[in-house]
Amino acid sequence: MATTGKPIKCKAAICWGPNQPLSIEEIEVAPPKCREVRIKIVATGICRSDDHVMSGAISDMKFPVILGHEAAGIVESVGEGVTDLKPGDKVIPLFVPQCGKCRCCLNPESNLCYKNDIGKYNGVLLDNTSRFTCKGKVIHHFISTSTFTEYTVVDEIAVAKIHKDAPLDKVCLIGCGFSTGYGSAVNTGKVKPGSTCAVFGLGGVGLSVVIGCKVAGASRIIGVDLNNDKFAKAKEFGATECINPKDYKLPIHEVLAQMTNDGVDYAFEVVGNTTVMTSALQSSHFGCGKTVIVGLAPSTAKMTFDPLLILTGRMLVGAVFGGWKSKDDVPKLVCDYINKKFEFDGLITHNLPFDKINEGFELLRKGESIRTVLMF
Ligand code: PAD
Ligand code: ZN
Ligand code: ZN
Repeated sequence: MATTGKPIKCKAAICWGPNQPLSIEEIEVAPPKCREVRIKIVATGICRSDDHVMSGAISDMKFPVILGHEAAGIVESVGEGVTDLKPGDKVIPLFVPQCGKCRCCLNPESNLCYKNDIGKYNGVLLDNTSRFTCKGKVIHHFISTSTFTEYTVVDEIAVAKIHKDAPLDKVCLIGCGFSTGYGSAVNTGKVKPGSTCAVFGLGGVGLSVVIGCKVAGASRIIGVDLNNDKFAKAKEFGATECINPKDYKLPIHEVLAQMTNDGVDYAFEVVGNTTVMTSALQSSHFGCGKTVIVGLAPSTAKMTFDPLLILTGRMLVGAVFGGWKSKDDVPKLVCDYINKKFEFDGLITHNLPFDKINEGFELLRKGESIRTVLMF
């Protein structure tokens, strides 16, 4: 390609600091170094986790930063030593990398590769530097991905090659929201056929938990949300009932206990609120109920609960990215999508041109969108 080995000037949305809109700027993207890949982003989704950073809920974030972590694109060029990718390949960036060598990568039960940047937020690639500059300033990367830009550079272990027929404007959701929710049900929860599930929070990730519970054969899937507008879509995706805590005087875990003969088999927290996490735990059945934490709470939040809840046999688990081993599993999820094992197009309620990114965040904050996919 004509751009190989040279810096690329392109548009990106910069987050200069918390509590301000993103600003569309011209940036310079350096060529990929050894074992790195430069990608032209084609479509990127807006996830609540990006909004958490913008709202200041993640206290150790480094600014300025290019956010965005749910996307699909095409390889523009590769650095030295990259053998499994070439220009023109369709790819999905991975916000949980897979190095294949660390303790987590070697453990079949774990997916949180040591090379991840979640919770550390160093904001650089593995060689400890950034490939982005804007107005003479270095701009940080975000959780190994940074997709709110026409071009990004990622480490080889943080990008997966996907099927050449994959529609990028849809499978971008496999980069975060869909896979996280779906995997939370099928991998982390290991939902069994005939079981009863409660899903707290029916956004893009929660609805993907609903899809996972349905594929796993759950017989009851109860959606819980404060916004009744989310219920129609939840039922389309497989929720058998939906309830709004505002409609009851009793605490929601007591309502669920009455509905389910003393509690659900699986409860999923997909809001990011520690009070809801405790409610989910209390809603699960003593002796056998399992609660899965999916939501990302503010960095300073603490969850409190009576340990008797656990002593009496409930399980509390959690995972990022639905427990998937990203580099291995993302290509398979894309093939499962192409082969119609599941369907999630309905999660995309809005498409906007990239320049309207702030409008996309407003739709999410107002509860009007599930997923907005930005197109370049
Ligand atoms: P979203 O904002 O689209 O959905 C959240 C939903 O929760 C909305 O429908 C709200 O109305 C609802 N809600 C808010 N408060 C309550 C409440 N008290 N009780 C019941 N429902 C409530 O977000 P999303 O679906 O994009 O993401 C959900 C969470 O998952 C969020 O915390 C995000 O940061 C986290 C996430 N985690 C991972 C991971 O790897 N674990 C990945 C992606 C997103
Ligand atoms: Zn996300
Ligand atoms: Zn690893």
